[in-house]
Amino acid sequence: TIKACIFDLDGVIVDTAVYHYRSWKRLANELGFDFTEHQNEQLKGVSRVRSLELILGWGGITKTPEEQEELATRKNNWYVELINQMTPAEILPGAREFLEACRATGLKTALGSASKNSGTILNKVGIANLFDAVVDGNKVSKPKPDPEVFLKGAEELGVTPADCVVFEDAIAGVEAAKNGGMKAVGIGSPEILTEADLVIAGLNEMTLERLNNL
Ligand code: B16
Ligand code: MG
Repeated sequence: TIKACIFDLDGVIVDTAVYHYRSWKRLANELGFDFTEHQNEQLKGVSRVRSLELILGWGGITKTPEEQEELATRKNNWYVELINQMTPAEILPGAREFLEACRATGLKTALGSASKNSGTILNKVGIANLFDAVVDGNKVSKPKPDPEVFLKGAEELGVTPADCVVFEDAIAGVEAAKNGGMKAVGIGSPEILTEADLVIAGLNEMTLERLNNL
């Protein structure tokens, strides 16, 4: 029986990819090369440090570890400026309603995100109070598809992994859920999220009935 729902943040609850894109593009442009939306797609669910490595590779640029740290901080400062302007209107359709429905029926809820900025984002869009646990990039060391982030979420909720359902938009995130012995609902397209137990376009298509049929 399902006892908890664990949600990825970017691509499931909010669309912060657009702010990541603007900030990485600004950095790439300062370094003298361009950064496309197609490339940005490949950074979804990927950590900040790994994203920078990929971008420098695409630009054909080598930087020392110290320089990389400075670049990552520069990008993050721009990104934080953008997310500080987020409002509750930016919650993706159905996300708040589904979170509230879960809690009303007694299910536990957790966030499982790679972002180190998840606290700011949840506060800005006004839904921090809808999560019993928040596990993000500040608490984990192994990136998805390692299940660490979701296993930690289950642990904080006091629920066994087999009783958890994960909502994810990234292939690596769906894999992480399955690697942790959890059910996975993919947000996106069934052709891409082939490992998921169910794929929907967004949380506005999710119901407690569908959850119990997983
Ligand atoms: P930060 P998720 C991920 O969020 C984003 O999809 C990814 O693009 C980003 O690099 C990563 O968080 C780290 O974010 O720079 O804020 O620590 O999908 O795991 O919620
Ligand atoms: Mg995501």
